[in-house]
Amino acid sequence: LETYSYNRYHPMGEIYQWMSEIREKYTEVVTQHFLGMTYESRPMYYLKISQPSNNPKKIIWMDCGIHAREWIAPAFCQWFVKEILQNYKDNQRIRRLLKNLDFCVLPVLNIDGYIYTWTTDRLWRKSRSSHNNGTCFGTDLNRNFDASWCSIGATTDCESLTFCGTGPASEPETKAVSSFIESKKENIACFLTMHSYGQLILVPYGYTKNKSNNHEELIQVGQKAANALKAKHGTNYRVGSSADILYATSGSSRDWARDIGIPFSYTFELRDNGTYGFVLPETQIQATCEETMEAVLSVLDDVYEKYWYTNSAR
Ligand code: 0X9
Ligand code: ZN
Repeated sequence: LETYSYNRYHPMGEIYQWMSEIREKYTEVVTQHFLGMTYESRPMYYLKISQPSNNPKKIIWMDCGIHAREWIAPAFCQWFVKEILQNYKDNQRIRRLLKNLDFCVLPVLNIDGYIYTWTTDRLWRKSRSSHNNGTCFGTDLNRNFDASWCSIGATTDCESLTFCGTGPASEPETKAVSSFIESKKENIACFLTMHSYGQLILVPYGYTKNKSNNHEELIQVGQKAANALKAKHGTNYRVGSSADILYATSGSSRDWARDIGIPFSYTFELRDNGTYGFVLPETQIQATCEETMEAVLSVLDDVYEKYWYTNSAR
């Protein structure tokens, strides 16, 4: 763990190993939890960072790597965990957050796909489930959630990059995440799903131009985060609803999370703007993670303020 490089992309075996070492080194704040198995029977685990407290806690969910080729996303999830753990004792801001918030981080959601990008096809996007008698592979897990499933910006053609699967949550990875989120939804304040690329902070919805009932607040919090991000290294992000500033998509995890009642639900599209696209050089990992950390902390500060319970803790 002392030699683990956060400026590198890591194959899945190293990420599993990293999770075990994190859990062993920070036993007092970190636990590792099983979420379910992938299509190819690999275990999915999330890390929970939680400080003992008498306050009622809200949960922050963050997943990375739902799309296999977006390697900067898993790199950020690991960076985020590292930053929290290295700083929670001395850093006021992080200590404060942990008083009322638990962080649940899933470093790689689409594990089978991620492995495939290391072994076979760097630009693979989908999961690795088999369809049409083994003639085509992979579901777009970010079209597989039960949010106006397979209506717009998704297709039932299994050859397509945006294949929605055979039904809402037909894929074991989707099922694992959605069952967990559903079971805790009353306590989940914030759902963050990390992608690349495009430099965007996206709010619901993708499946309609309609806005959620807290849209203005989501935009405000998102814009403040984008400002904090820009202040770090000057990177420009745009903030808006998916359908407005990106493109229409049904079945995304973020829309689904908002629809089941999670108030702060965001998709982050990390660097870059297309120069390298999905194949962001390792030399940009550090700056990308540093600036994204600023944005995420800004969101979390706002979520924290919103869910303030006890003035005595202040
Ligand atoms: O198409 C996607 O799933 C995301 N873009 S990516 O290039 N990372 O594949 C955008 C997801 C945004 N969410 C919705 N539009 N609902
Ligand atoms: Zn993506």
